[in-house]
Amino acid sequence: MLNIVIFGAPGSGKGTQSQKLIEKYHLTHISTGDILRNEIEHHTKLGELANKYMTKGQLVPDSVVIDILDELFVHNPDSVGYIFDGFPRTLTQGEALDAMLVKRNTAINVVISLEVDDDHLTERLIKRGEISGRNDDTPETIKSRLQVYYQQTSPLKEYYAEQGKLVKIDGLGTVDDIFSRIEKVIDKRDY
Ligand code: B4P
Repeated sequence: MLNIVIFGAPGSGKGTQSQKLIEKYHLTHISTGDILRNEIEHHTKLGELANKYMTKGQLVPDSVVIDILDELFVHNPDSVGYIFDGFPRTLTQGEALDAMLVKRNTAINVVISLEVDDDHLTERLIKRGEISGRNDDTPETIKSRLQVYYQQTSPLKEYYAEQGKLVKIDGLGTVDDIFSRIEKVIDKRDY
């Protein structure tokens, strides 16, 4: 089984690179951001709750996201592997993910951290906001999402580095250039 965490700040290219990873490695894509946006679109109770946090650029509570993930595992028992995109985002989520994988006799193989500076991140997200109208891609919200990333999410880098799983990838360049950097990391290891 090949289990990849695609890690990075908002706008670092996680969703973009995940699409290419799915095509090449036929993995099950788990994007908590996509799941939450889908709930919001369908006006579910969960969507209503998530929207309150997402429009402010805050993280949705750990317990909510961890429950979503647990259910997804139950519904995809035959997967050849997973790409975790936007999950975990806190140490609590990281520990919960490890525990869920242990229960299934598997583990995270590699954590690809897309490294992009704040100026490029902001520029990309503002552009995306103009095109998609995503209501968390406004200058004010982007600022708080970046703060949340540095405070709550980036400590996970150390967590995975201690496990020997963290690989930093330069996240600047064309989408294809970045993907070929990622491919090299995945293909050279015997997972
Ligand atoms: P996500 O959906 O994960 O949003 P994101 O981090 O902003 O997106 P991503 O990083 O995937 O964007 P991409 O680079 O693909 O989360 C949204 C919100 O949901 C969170 O803020 C939080 O509130 C909530 N949430 C989600 N998961 C959660 C969790 N686990 N716990 C708690 N809350 C959670 O794209 C960015 C833009 O850059 C695109 O327009 C793209 O076209 C462009 N781009 C990509 N690569 C590029 C390149 N190489 N060059 C130029 N532009 C590029």
